[in-house]
Amino acid sequence: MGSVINDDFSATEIGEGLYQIWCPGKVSCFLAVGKDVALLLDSGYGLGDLKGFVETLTALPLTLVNSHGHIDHSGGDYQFDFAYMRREDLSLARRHASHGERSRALEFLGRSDPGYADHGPCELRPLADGQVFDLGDRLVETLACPGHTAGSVALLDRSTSTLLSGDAFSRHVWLFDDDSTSVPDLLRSIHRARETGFSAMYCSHSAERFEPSFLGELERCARDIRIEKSRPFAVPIAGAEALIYHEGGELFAAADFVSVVYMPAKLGEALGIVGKHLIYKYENGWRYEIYVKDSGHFSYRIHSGMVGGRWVTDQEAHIVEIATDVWKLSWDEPTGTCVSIAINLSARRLHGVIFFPRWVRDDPQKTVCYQNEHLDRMIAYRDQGPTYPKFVVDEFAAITFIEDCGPCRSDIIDRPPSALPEGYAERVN
Ligand code: FER
Repeated sequence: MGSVINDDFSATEIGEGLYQIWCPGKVSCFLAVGKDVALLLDSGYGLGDLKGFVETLTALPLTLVNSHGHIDHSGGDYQFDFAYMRREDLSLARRHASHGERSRALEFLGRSDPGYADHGPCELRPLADGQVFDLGDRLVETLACPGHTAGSVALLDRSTSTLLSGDAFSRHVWLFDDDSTSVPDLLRSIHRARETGFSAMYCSHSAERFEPSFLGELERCARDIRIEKSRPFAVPIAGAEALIYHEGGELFAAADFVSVVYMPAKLGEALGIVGKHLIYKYENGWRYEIYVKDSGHFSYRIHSGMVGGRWVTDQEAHIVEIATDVWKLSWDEPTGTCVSIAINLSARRLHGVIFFPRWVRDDPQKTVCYQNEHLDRMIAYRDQGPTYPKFVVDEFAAITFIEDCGPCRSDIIDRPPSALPEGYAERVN
């Protein structure tokens, strides 16, 4: 793997035609060179002639993408005609391209580059989740990864299966100011990134090559965050009072440490029900199982009753807390069945109302499947009806089993009821 250096920049080839370019201010950007086009992820602070340096690596036309709007990633955009960025970070990027922010950056970095503070942003074009850049013989895909900022993205270079995470994932994830979102968002982003099946990951502020298993370590750390196990962490730029939680070895010293800097308010979102795995039995004898994956999704399995055998993952739901530790989940199935369940965790009691369309009542077996693999069929049945008169079931249930598995897991409900060990649903705790 080659290395190219001048006064301000150095480049390391981290994969075939894929370079990590170190810029002034201890930040890197990434260059993926295709047959027809080269893609540059980030532009550093914009100190020194990044564009000129990139032109020593490739003569191809350049597409610039910003991993997010912070000045150390988009500050050099002014050297280019336009950049792609998530809409959510546009105003942040404009703020960070201001004279005041640039002057602060110069002072912080001990530099006095003439004219630097006067540059503005370039034209910013909206970047879609899933947007694919075709570089000729190379596809680079956009993955929205909110957390560090609302508009953070990682790019997946399909040809080397390398994930370029910007600041979204690293050993030291910052969710430290008003631009960051929440720990549950970070968990969702980690989950999505893991599902791409990437084989190596690089981030912007380190030269480390991360194995995919690293995101498992980061996920565990983010899931385990507790205020009482965190310590105060002074954030030099923001001047904010943040907390840091870490796992693995000693912070900033051990090779395997992993940490999240956060404001307590960022722990937020329906955390009391998120991660809970419940099994319950309605008074009519129907036994159901549910796992709340995040503040807007859950998975379930139906062990017995009218549609016993049916199972669903990642169903969208409206989830609210209606009294202390009493939760309401409401959703509309692709079958047209509407359900609302109220869960009293401490009393281990639940009340559900299920509004079945007539066709489900007439032939419940049609819905007994792993629904996620038959969505089109379910929607066709729903549209064909008949819908009315609806069959309404309202029942109380006793929650017979409760455990806390943490959010965003796919291994809690991952097979049909028939593939579970004997006695699985009858466990009581
Ligand atoms: C429940 C009641 C009904 C439940 C799911 C359903 C996860 C779904 C019914 C259906 O779509 O057939 O308590 O919990």
